Amino acid sequence: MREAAALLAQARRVVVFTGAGISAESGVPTFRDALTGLWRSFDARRLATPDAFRDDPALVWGWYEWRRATAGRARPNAGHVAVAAIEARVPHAVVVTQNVDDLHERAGSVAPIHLHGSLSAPRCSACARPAPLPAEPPLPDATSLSAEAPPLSGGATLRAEPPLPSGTPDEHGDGRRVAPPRCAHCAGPVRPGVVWFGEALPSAALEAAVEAASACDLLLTVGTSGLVYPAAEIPRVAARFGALVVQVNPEETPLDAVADVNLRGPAAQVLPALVRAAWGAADPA
Ligand code: BV8
Ligand code: ZN
Repeated sequence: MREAAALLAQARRVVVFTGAGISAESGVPTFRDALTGLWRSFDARRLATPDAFRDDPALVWGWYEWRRATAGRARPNAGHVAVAAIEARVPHAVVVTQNVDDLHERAGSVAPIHLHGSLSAPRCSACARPAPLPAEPPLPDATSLSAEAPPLSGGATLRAEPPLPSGTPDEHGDGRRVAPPRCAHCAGPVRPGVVWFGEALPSAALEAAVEAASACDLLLTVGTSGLVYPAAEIPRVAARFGALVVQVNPEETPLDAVADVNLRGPAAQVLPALVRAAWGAADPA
């Protein structure tokens, strides 16, 4: 910790590269966590594909609406807050995330680079025009009223928690199939604004991330298994251009070999401690 804190305290240009692990302590399941409810028999990497959406759009759209509700109900944790504090302290800091939730932004991070898109930027799967986020809880389509889902009476029975912030889908519990909205221009099915496996990353985001990694003097990689490409290249680009790499992860990953310092532990504990060790008491926690 002391070594990493010294590196952070003297860094001028920092990249913070994050994965699902930084949102785990906010209650957002990681990609490794087995899927639950309606999707329990599916592999996330198979669901997050254009083929899955083509074959069963309501299953995939329902999954993303469930994830959007889960992220909507989640709160940024001390790890997200510490990242924003690092940005505020270091002259040049860039957050590059693989996450599609908006917890970095809600913690105060300025324009994090989303390599894999976002849950709140749906677009038409045919003409690619941006589409509005569904405001009202979508009515379950006919198929979801199968044996799986209990008969609904005006939806009242399902609501346990207090009303959600407007625009957050009313998806919880086991989730359900939800027919994707139709595009206002071409009536094509609207899809989530995320990058699916087999799809190219947004070129501007990838270029900006590679640019930041090649120019930084310290890269912090937090809560990622480093298995999905080309994102997993980012810490290696930084190392290749001479930056030092610090990894925060409770478990070993292929990035252990790239990292100069490995901090084993959960992000919401390790990152505030790192900020405290680097700059003393004025940490955000
Ligand atoms: C493409 C959005 C081509 C959707 C996502 C090279 C080698 C091998 C394979 C490939 C290759 N190049 C391309 C491929 C194929 C593929 C790929 O990488 N496959 C892997 C599985 C082998 N890549 C692609 O398909 C990419 N596209 O290549 O297109 C192309 C090019 C040009 C033109 C046309 C086509 C697109 C990949 C992006 C897919 N979309 N997300 C959605 O979210 O639904 S990826 C998604 O999975 C996430 O965004 C993230 O990137 C990844 C999950 O990884 P992590 O975030 O690291 O999470 P994970 O659950 O795995 O691990 C959590 C970690 O946190 C663990 O290490 C754990 O220990 C730790 N942790 C847990 N708790 C905590 C913690 N850490 C800290 N604190 C805690 N509390
Ligand atoms: Zn359209």
